Amino acid sequence: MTLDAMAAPGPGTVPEFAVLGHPNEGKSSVVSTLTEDDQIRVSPFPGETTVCRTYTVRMDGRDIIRFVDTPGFQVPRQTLAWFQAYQGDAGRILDRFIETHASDPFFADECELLAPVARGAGIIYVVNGSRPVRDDDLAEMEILRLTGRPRMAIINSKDMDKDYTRTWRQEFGKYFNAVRVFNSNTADFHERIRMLETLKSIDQEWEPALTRVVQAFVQEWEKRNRLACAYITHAIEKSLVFSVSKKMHDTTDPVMAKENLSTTYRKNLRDIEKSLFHHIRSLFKHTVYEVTLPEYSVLQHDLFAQKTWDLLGLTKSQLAAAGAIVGGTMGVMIDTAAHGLSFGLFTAMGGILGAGSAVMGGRRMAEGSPAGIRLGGDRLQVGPNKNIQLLYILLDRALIYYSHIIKRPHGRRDTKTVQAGQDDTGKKLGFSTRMTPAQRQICARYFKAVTGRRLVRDKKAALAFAVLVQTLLEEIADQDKF
Ligand SMILES: Nc1nc2c(ncn2[C@@H]2O[C@H](COP(=O)(O)OP(=O)(O)OP(=O)(O)O)[C@@H](O)[C@H]2O)c(=O)[nH]1
Ligand SMILES: [Mg+2]
Repeated sequence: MTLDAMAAPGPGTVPEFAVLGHPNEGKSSVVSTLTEDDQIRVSPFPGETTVCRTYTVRMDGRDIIRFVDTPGFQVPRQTLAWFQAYQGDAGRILDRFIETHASDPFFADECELLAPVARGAGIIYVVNGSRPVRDDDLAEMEILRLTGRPRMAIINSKDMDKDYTRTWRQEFGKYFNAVRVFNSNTADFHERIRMLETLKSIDQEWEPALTRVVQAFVQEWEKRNRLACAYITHAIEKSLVFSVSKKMHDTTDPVMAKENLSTTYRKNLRDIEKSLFHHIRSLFKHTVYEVTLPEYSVLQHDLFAQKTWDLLGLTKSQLAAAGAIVGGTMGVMIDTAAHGLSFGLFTAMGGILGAGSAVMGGRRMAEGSPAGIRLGGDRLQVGPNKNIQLLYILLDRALIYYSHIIKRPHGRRDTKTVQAGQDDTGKKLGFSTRMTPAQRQICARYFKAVTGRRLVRDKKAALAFAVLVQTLLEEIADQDKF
């Protein structure tokens, strides 16, 4: 029996790969991105990883695949010399190397990093494709070839401006069963799948196990997207129906009361969004590092900032069409953004600014006052928001956040931001403005169903909206598909 056949994972076993390479080439970053574990230590200084650590990908309570992070090769040429001089059973070369040097500090790192391979792990060899191939690399590759283990090389380019990918590929041909460019700092879900697909080809014996791994990854991804969709629709609905009211007494200062209510209203909507973002982040396993949004992200602006309402949501004419669908009886506000008001919300809430005098002079004014602020007897109420633009703004922000999250690999540690570019063009930047008229219609019907006065909710409208959100999520995730 060959060494490879002996260790090929059967139906019940979990495939294991040791991630090997020179110090500081990005091994830990690759493991971090592949396992979606942002707690793995990554450092700009070589020698960060000193002992092997196994990271298991678990899905639905099952272990799916394991990756072992290892220290970098320290003395590849001396190690290769021993391997080349070895005369014994080829299948036991690793065991013999480790037995021979177990107590020799000179070979301590090599013993440590080769141990998982001796145990039966496959090999993923990581190089930095932005530097040329050196003699030490050739020694490392030859060691790995002599282990006889299934092995794949990946090119993780740390600097996009320098590209030695071609030379690396030429060298790899002699030593590895498969090669793939995999950038730990940019790879998204599809890249991970492609990488696992390539891994299949390193050995026929490993193919069935890795096919199961790919299936598990795809199913998990679908599940997360279904949940993201549920979180988003739930949060939007909660925000759209939200209202806050206060009993008015003769001593109540109506201006202050109005101000306080609108502050509370805004805070609650911000909190709903914050909690939504937190859920999305957890779903995609971003735990330790607060995901820093790029500087150009419109999400840097507050939900109620004028900028947000200028840059997201529908255009005036799109909104007019949406308003027509919802119908005049609803008293829907068509927000045309600026209009001399400093905040989108105030526009959104209809009379809240202009209603000052009405509030003060006619506190007993009954139902039918401007939408968003109603005086029912002695109550002052803000919300539910009657401006349909709020739906598109909330949806845009959720989709932008989702898009940032799913595109941020876990192995990336820098928080470098990109300078703002297109914010000032006045163009809408969100997803909703690019929706088809039919999709915008679904949103409008949903808005009507959620905020309308009918006692029986239009369930079809809610379902159609959820399906639309799901479609949009898929489109965003698939932007760079295969
Ligand atoms: N820009 C960029 N930087 C990367 C990439 N991969 C790794 N780095 C950076 O390179 C440095 C080394 O990355 P590690 O993942 O710690 O490398 P390692 O091979 O595990 O290093 P040792 O544990 O010291 O052997 C870190 O500063 C990473 O952020 C990449 O694809 N792009
Ligand atoms: Mg490391």
